[in-house]
Amino acid sequence: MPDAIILELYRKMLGVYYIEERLKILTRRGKISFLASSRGHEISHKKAQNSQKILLCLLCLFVAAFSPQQYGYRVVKSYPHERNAFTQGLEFRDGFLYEGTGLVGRSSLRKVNLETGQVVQRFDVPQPFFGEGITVLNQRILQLTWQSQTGFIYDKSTFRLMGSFNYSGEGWGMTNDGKQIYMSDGTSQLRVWDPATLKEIRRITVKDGSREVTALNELEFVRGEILANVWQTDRIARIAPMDGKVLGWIDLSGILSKTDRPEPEAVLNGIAYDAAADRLFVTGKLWPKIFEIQIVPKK
Ligand SMILES: [Ca+2]
Repeated sequence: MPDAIILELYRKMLGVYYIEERLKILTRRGKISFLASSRGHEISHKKAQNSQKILLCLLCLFVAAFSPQQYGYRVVKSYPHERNAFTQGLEFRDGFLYEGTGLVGRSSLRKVNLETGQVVQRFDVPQPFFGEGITVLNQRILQLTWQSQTGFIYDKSTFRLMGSFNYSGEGWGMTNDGKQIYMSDGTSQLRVWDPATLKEIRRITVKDGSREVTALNELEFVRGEILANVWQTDRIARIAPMDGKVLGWIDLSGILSKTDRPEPEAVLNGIAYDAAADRLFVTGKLWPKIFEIQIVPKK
């Protein structure tokens, strides 16, 4: 082989070697660069994950801050309650309970001795009316009926029927704050009435966040809030009267033993407040007991 050719081959070999070495270096640099890039990506990824966790925590705190507070209860004392009373309205005035009961043929207005459960005064609502919520305002007692679109007005002392009034839709619960009457109709709406005319002034839509709370039943005005038990549940909503916002939920699960609750219709339905002594009472349809309770924030 001529020397020239040998020399050329030698140069090429050197070139290949040179190129191979350069490629190795470049590859190594590439790997380093790639590794550095990956490392950076990992670090960025971890940072993003941490940021997401922080955002999630902040979101949870935000949601918790604006979610209704949850409450349980403590039974202070229990009192007897007439077991056949299909309670639809309950208030406490001047040392006595005032109770409206339902069902056609069994509807009534009652004045009840809290301690003994004895009915001391009674008016039987004639058929075909199905009695619903009541409220005591000044010297009058108002009573709704379920689907007759008729309400009754009684003299508080004598239970004499003084008159009647009309409204649209169904009548469920009633309460008042001394200036306005609040009435429920089974939906998420509370109607606000002028006590002088018994005409509607405005309506409140009750919402827990953005969700409407339906089946609002018996009502009670307590320290600037409307309490409403939700039909067929053991829950009471604490409602802001101005805008209908649910401020809290009171969970009364387990307050009445299963043996004392004979049928599915025997649901929580009765809230009364003794403003003078700051006592809160609850009962239900056909419940044998009325409970004085304290509400306790859940942890
Ligand atoms: Ca009530």
